[in-house]
Amino acid sequence: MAGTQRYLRYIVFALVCLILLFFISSSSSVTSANWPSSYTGGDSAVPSPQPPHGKEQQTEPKPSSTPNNDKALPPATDAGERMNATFVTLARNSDLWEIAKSIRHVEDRFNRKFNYDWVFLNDDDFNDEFKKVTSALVSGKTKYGKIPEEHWSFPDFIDQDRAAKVREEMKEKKIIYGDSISYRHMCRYESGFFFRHPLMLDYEWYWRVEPSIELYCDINYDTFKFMADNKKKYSFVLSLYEYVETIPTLWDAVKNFTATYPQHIEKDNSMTFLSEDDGKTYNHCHFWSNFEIGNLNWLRSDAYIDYFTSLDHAGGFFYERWGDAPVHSIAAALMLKKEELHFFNDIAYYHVPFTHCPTGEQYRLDHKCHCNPKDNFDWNGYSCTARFYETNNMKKPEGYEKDQ
Ligand SMILES: Nc1nc2c(ncn2[C@@H]2O[C@H](COP(=O)(O)OP(=O)(O)O)[C@@H](O)[C@H]2O)c(=O)[nH]1
Ligand SMILES: [Mg+2]
Repeated sequence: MAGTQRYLRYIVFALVCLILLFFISSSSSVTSANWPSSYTGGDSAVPSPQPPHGKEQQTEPKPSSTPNNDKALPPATDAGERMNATFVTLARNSDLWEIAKSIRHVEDRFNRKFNYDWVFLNDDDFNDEFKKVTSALVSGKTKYGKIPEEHWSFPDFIDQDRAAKVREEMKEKKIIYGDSISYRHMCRYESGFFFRHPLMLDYEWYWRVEPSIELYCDINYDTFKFMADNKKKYSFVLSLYEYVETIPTLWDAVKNFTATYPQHIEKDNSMTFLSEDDGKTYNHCHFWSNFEIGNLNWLRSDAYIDYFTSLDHAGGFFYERWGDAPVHSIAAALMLKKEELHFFNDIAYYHVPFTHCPTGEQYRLDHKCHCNPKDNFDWNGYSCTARFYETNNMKKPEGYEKDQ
């Protein structure tokens, strides 16, 4: 009997041990039960179980369009310092889609790497559409300014009847923009005021851009920094002869200015670019000012302001049809040192109807140019660029004869 009891005690003890073991093992399995049974997202590196082949396409919603996401690529901006510089465009609201094209060219070939600001000026208010589209296209800040009326109207010293008569005569003679009042305000504004607009006072350097221009080659360096580092004040890409009918008395007004303000004339100037007879007559050569990279402080200097004021009072912006291109060019050639002018041979450019396509095939290939070298205007008889080379004793680029 005692043996049976001991035997039963052993069985009860073994059962208790088994029950205890069961509880211990089931409580330790609580932790492992916390592991996710499937991955539901987040940054964890835990891989998600793969659905059977083909199942994902059935369950995931399809994208509604091509994933052309602007955040997919890192920004290709240059890491270097920036100059105190801006693009500047004078435009009407109706110029929107033509200036949009120009902005794309400038951004794609240059500014996407540098993100410089862009100032838009207008004699009217820019509308919301103009601001919305241009600000989306420019990689830098955009600013929109209205031109004060006193900078876009007839000054009180102008005889309006005389000006109206001239417009009639020029219309008869079919002189381009000959009968336009707004074109005359535009030329006068670009000659004497844009650099004094409050939005422009923040900057030292400008690059002028007009509607419908094209850039044909990559520009892989900061052109503003180049100007500053090389002590340049004014630059161009195309030069040509001005229509004589639009400036019959401009040179007389210039001579009047140089006689009154001899202190403003630079000794080492580029008179030979402007004149074949040491200043007696003007040969009508000028830099085409729809493209300009230049120094705003120079335009704001006493010398330039005296020059502009003197020409303005001569009345030729209204009694003739003086363009801002010869006005800027004559100032740059006479009031700057020769070496302060620069020809940007590497900036391939188009403004109707002329093209500057850099001479030299290897350069064009290296810079992904898409201009036809046959369209290059530089060595054409109507261009003044060869004269610029001669004025500065510069060697013409290899192969230029082929483009003539
Ligand atoms: N706000 C404004 N801009 C003008 C006016 N006329 C011309 N412009 C701008 O002045 C610049 C020169 O005019 P454009 O028509 O290109 O002249 P062109 O290059 O000499 O044939 C361009 O940037 C035009 O957008 C005008 O009446 N108002
Ligand atoms: Mg133009």
